[in-house]
Amino acid sequence: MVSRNTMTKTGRATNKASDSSNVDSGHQDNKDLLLSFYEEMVFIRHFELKASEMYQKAKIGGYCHLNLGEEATVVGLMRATQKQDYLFTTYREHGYAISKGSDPGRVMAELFGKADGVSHGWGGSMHLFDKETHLMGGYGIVGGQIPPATGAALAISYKNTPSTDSPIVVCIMGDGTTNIGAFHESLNIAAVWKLPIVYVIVNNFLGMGTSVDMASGEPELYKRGASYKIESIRINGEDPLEVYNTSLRMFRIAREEHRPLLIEAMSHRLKGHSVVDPAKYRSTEEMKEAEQHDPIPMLEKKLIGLSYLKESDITSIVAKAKERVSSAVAFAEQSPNPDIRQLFANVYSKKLPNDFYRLPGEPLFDEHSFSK
Ligand SMILES: Cc1ncc(C[n+]2csc(CCOP(=O)(O)OP(=O)(O)O)c2C)c(N)n1
Ligand SMILES: [Mg+2]
Repeated sequence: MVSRNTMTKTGRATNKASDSSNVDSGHQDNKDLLLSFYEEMVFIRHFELKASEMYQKAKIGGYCHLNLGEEATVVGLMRATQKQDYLFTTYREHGYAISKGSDPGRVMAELFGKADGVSHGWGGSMHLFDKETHLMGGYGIVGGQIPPATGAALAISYKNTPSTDSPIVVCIMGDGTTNIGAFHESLNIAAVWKLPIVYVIVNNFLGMGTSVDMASGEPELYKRGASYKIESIRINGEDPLEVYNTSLRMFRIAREEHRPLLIEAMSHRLKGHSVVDPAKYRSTEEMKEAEQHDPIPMLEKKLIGLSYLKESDITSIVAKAKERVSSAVAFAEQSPNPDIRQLFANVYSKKLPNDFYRLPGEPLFDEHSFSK
């Protein structure tokens, strides 16, 4: 396996002998596609800004991590999926859920912990789950999504033969996750069993406050695929078209050949690790650099340069995004709280004597018991 690594921070590199992705781009760089990427990225940006605001107003509890700066990666990846594909991801997943097809109102309702949320209010920001769109979570445990995602790919390989419409698994994780044992175990077994899964590392250079360089012996994370003979590529995660074209190609290989692949998408985290993190560990220069890599103004500039977009279009796209976000908030506001009596409904497969009246040590199935 020839390893070529001539890239800058956000450039492109692969761990295979030839990289045909520039030729095999799948879609043309056309106006409609770019504009639709832009609109969706702007929507996700405003959804996340509103989530931050709502968190500070205590409408959202628990932890809350945002996709700010990651919008191009989110949209490029999700647009390349097919409806039947399964998505396993991290706690930084609002944009992925929306882009995979979950209703933004139901996502906001979940953040609010309301009954109409995608996880019926029991999951919150980190645990979005949507059976209809095949979003299998939202995981708060770093690396927790990787073994079940790999297991889902095993199930797919049992049930489907490789074909143009075979489902695949897309498993998203951060750079910090690649030092977890489950990452290595899963990649190994996926290679041995030839599973239809694409692992995606979203490298934002930071795991909370720790830089990739400080945490990883090999900071070019896509190279880890080589240990397991998994075809891997590092791409610019700030260009939605590059993410989309590469994902289409990698997803197609997983679909039609049933084998694992790995994408490392380079992006920048524009704010703290979570909404409450002031990110004091980042210098002003580092913050400025991150801002220069904001994918939305970058795409705006490109679209204006191509005469695909005018200033007045931007104003109306932003206004439309804000209106949709306001509707999502209104939906979340009016949704009821979950019924406390359902607290244990999805915890155990069998009926158990847990109920909302019981305190530790009380007898089972007493007169207050809801489970009787
Ligand atoms: C097993 C485990 N260890 C530690 C944590 C605490 N923790 C939450 S997020 C995080 C950093 C993860 O960084 P990365 O994978 O790069 O994802 P990012 O937040 O940058 O998207 C850590 C250490 C956790 N949630 N789970
Ligand atoms: Mg990270």
